[in-house]
Amino acid sequence: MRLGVLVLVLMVLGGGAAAADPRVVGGSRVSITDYPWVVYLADSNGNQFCGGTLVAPTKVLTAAHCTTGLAPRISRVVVGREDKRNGKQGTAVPVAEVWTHPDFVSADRGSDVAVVTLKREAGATPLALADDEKLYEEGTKAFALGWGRTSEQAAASQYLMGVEVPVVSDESCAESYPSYKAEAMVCAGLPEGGRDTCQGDSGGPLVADGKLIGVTSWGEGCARKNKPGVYARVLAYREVIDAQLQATG
Ligand code: 4AZ
Repeated sequence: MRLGVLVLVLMVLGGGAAAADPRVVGGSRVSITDYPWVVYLADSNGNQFCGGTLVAPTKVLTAAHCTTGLAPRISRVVVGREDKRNGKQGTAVPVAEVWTHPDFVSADRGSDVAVVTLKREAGATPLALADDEKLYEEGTKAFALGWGRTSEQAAASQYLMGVEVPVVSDESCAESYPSYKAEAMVCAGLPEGGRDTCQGDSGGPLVADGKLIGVTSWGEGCARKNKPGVYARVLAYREVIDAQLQATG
């Protein structure tokens, strides 16, 4: 009984029942050593504003909404830095070129992919792109990573966070979101919510079986019940992405 009261008090102090650990949303800190291909995009002040994935020695896959519109201009891609405040960790690599999918209009309409070419090799191991539809089957264990908000109202995370989220079926995701397009997107999350990517995680990786299956794109709020995270479906854009990886620069 007394323990129950203590737990209740701690929960109230901790910000209520929904507040799990202050982490992505519902995830935990992870080591960049285990995920060397996770990078972030920094503006001219060095502030992180989106995520990305190193997919070739000088190429980073991110979201088109991170490279266009109201998004800050990319100044550097930061590689190997788990703690955003530790400038001694990893390297901030200058950008040579940005390609944004030509069909991109807004995240909820699809084509939310962009390829950033670095001025020099980042020196980290790239991640392979999705190569199989099987990776998109309902229930596939996927892992999302980023430095974004740890809840809808929270600040972005100082540290790299990761969260495991199962792939949601196209039918179920279409029920959650009328604008869902199975040929352009994939959803991941729990029906009850609690685990998700959030603002600032955009552009970052959704990984399954060691392959990049999604690019963090959009969703209604973060970690809400029946509102899974929506990711750009990497396999659907393989041809245009591969063409960019082959491009010199
Ligand atoms: C965003 O605004 C954002 N819950 C990223 C991911 C999700 C929602 C919004 C998914 O960058």
